[in-house]
Amino acid sequence: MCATCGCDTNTSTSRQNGEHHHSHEHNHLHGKTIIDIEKDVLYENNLLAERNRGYFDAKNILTLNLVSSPGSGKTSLLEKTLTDLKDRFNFYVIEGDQQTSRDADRIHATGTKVVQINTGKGCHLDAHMILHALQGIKPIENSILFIENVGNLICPAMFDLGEKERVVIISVTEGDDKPIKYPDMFHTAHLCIINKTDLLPYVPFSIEKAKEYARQVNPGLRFIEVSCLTGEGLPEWYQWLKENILSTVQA
Ligand SMILES: Nc1nc2c(ncn2[C@@H]2O[C@H](COP(=O)(O)OP(=O)(O)OP(=O)(O)O)[C@@H](O)[C@H]2O)c(=O)[nH]1
Ligand SMILES: [Mg+2]
Repeated sequence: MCATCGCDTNTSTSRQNGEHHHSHEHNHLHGKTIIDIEKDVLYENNLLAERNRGYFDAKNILTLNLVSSPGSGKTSLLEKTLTDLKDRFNFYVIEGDQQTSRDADRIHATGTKVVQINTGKGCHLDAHMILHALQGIKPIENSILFIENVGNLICPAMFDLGEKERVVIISVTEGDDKPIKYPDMFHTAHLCIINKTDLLPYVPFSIEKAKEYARQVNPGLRFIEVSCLTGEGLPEWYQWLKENILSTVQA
């Protein structure tokens, strides 16, 4: 269970262990008081997310929240992007992982200013963590801030960080049914990057099926297919980035 969002409190397992098997609806456990943790946690998070968004808007900072399951290629995509575009834009990165500074070290090696957040038992970043990280990296005006969220297709979907766009990454080794199994993540995303296309000859993954499933939960979702290994498709991602930078700076 996530230590910060209490995200399994509604699972059948917790219900079975919660001494409350009968079916009538009411909002108490016998002799106990129920606190709506999800509502309270998200209410405070949303207030702070709006504060972050105001900061980003005031400074024309394009902030992108990268979300995916573990290992889909978030850091690989950042390494490529930062290396290829660093002469044209000012980039900053906030890295989220449960433990270690391995991803921050990889980003640092590209020459980009980066801060690592370790969430410990937590399974996602929240707006409060971003607020603190901003005080450390102090991004300048008209820059681009990437936030690499903790690898997890569930909890990060609930937590607005104040970002302008949410980018979900799936890789072809994960199975093309992920969008309907984890709909919240795909419903809240603006762009879906399908990564590791170099492995398509070796895995049973249908790009068309993945897109069809994703459109069932988010009809307006855009897709870009890439391979961070070969570089295939990256120019389209860079083009999307440039268009969004332009619209942010001109807004
Ligand atoms: N074949 C292939 N491997 C890739 C590609 N992109 C990333 N990888 C590999 O996939 C593994 C995971 O990549 P990362 O970039 O660390 O993934 P991540 O999403 O940042 O992982 P977490 O931060 O742990 O969630 C690494 O071994 C990468 O080299 C790709 O396009 N093709
Ligand atoms: Mg990573």
